[in-house]
Amino acid sequence: MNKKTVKTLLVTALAASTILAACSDNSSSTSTTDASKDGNETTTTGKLEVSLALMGGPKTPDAWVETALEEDLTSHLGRDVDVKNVFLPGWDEAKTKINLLMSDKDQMPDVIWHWDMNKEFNSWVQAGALHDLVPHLQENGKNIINYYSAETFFYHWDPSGKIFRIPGDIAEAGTMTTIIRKDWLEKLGLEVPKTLEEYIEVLRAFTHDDPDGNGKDDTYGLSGDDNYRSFAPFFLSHGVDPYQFLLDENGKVVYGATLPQVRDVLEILQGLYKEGVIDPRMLTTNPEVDDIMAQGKIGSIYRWVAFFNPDFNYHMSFKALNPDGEYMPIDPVTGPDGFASDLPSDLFGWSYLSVTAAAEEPAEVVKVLDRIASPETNKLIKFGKEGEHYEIVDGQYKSLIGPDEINELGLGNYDWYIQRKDGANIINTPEVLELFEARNQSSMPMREKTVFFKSLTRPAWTEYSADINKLRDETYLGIISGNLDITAFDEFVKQYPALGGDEVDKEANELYQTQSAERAEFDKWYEENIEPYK
Ligand SMILES: [Ca+2]
Repeated sequence: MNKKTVKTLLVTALAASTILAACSDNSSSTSTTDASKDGNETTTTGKLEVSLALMGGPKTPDAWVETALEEDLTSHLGRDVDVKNVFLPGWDEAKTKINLLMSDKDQMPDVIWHWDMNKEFNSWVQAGALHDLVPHLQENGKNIINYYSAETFFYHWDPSGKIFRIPGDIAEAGTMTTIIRKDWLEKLGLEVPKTLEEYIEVLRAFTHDDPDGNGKDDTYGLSGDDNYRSFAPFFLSHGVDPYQFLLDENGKVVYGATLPQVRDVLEILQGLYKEGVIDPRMLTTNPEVDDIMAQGKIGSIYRWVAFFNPDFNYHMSFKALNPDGEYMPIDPVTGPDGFASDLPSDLFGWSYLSVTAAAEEPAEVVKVLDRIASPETNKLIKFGKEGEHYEIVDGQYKSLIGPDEINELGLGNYDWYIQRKDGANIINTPEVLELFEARNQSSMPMREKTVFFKSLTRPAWTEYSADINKLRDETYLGIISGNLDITAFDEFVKQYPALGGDEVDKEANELYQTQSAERAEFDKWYEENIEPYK
């Protein structure tokens, strides 16, 4: 056992004992047994106070949205509901605050919102600080279990048959798409590219043939941010993703960054960079991609589907600067072997909700969460009341209030509380919703070979990934920019095992085996324990 592990265990044990001490202190008691003040017969169990840790939105206290939610919950639960907002501080301090809240039962909200805290989450579970949600989801969780897929539940399922957290927010299954300047294609008399070769020819024309017609050499074929996903049409058409662990033809899990197809892609990118087709800002830190898109001097980019909502900020800036310009999404281009895919998002989500030991009526708290998960309540707390705060014109959402009023009303305060990405997210036009679905489908080929790890701990990866990825990035960026020869990639692959890659790969394969076996077990469990309650 190395020093790091010992320290981790100590910290976990300490955290667990603090929580245990907190949990055994039952001096705190919420007023769940208060008699109903108005004598309403339906409120037989008295007022329900429910405290929610909140991270999203404007965090406006005592806002319209709180009252609206309370009224909605009161009428749905048949008893007075008093929502207590526990606003978490900014991103830098939020984790400290969450730990603090969870270490003292007097402070513990009924629902804790958390993200990127797997170690702490494990310690809360071990300490008995969280309720198992399974019986409550069965009884009162129809909206939740119908909205999240079996796949999603799998990632949060404990093999003991318990679930201690549900996602607060999950991106759409396919959130990104290749985007191209439709007006430039037409102007230059080019077809929509279907293959990577055709795509490259289009990018060249967008660079060299003055697509904006101003007589100046001032356009780039491809732009994007400092992230390999910006080169998705190249990597994914070759069936590789340098960020992910992928299944090879033999069912072995390999690190995408080391695969030979990456070499081919880097060679292509090096050539295009030299030709001036690739925007050099892609190789700088944090380029202002949204502004770059708005300025309208680039021909293609791999970017968010949501851009196609006409009231998307940078879409509006683009239209203001380029009244005749038009971006269009295109299907993923096929590579040398005929493979094509968009980028799949993970289905486990990035933030989570757990019901804590402080909740004396966990069944009622899950009822609250489930009501929030309904399309009606989701819409109400995000967009307000139709006719008053927004209207739907020709199927399209239109806000009737400005950003200041939106904040004042507290719209968004309950963001990332089972935030729906389907039709309830009315900000999406019907076309954008369709595009999300199309990208869900077109990201399947990569989804099938990408390994999304279920395990909350990956010690080898934690230990070695920083060094491995540092060399990966130096190598890739060096090659693309022309500072390194393509043989630098071979050097990277050669050094990978000694950098910890051997252990990383071993761990990845073991975890994959374990989770594959677990998945079979889970499917049976889901069939018996969730399916009948939908
Ligand atoms: Ca030009």
